[in-house]
Amino acid sequence: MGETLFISDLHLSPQRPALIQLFIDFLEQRAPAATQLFVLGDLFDAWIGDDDDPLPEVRAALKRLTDRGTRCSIMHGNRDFLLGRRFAWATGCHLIRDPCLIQLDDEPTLLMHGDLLCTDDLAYQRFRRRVRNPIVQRLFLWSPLSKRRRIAASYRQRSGEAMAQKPDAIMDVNSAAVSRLMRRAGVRRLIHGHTHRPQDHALELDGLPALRQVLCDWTDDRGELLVHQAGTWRREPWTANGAGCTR
Ligand code: OKV
Ligand code: MN
Repeated sequence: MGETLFISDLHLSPQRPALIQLFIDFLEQRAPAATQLFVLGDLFDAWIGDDDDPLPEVRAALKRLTDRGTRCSIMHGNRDFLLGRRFAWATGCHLIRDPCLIQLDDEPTLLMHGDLLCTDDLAYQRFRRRVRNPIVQRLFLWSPLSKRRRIAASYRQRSGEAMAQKPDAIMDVNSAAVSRLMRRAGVRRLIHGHTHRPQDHALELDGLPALRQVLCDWTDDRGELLVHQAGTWRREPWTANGAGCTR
């Protein structure tokens, strides 16, 4: 097996053309060299239904990547959790569950977006339960796009106000939740994004070493990949000017 790439938290939106270009360059120039690509949530900054199709150029670039033979798996994040079957069909990507257990060189590895681990943020977990309720989602998706746009805008406005009031520690993962999930899944390696605090966290699980690898969020001129190849792991930058990349 060749390279496996992990990215998350691109937060693509029509308001960020430079970031969109950075990501499309990545899909065209870097990702095709990999066997598989995992996007661990928040590829898009908002998603209100596959019928909206806000970034057709990204959809087309993902399709070109999967047509060229790179397997692409996308996990829902806390923002793009409404990505659905139509999007998956149009891009050739696979939607994967959160959490998702994969096997890399016989090492079981747990993949998550990360928001499920932020159990101290009670207001967010309440919001999550509401909008992840299948009946609530069905009702939302049944309403006209214009109404969904209005609802989403008011959610975003209220969220911005609430975020400004939250202490920093609440926004990070709860370490008891991390241990519980890793133990339940039987893994020594967890990869997630969401917190925007990229780092390798060593921890001890039942007396044995374990690792929690947090992915980087992308900015207009810089992204980062976590790369697995033949039993080795490394972080690799992806930048707009080509530094650190073969371009
Ligand atoms: C996504 C977040 C906005 C956080 C609404 C049902 C309901 C889905 C929705 C509306 C909002 C996604 C779909 C968006 C994430 C925000 C603000 C905060 C913290 C309903 C199903 F309940 F209204 F019927 N939404 N959008 N936030 O704009 O993409 O994650 S969103
Ligand atoms: Mn997130």
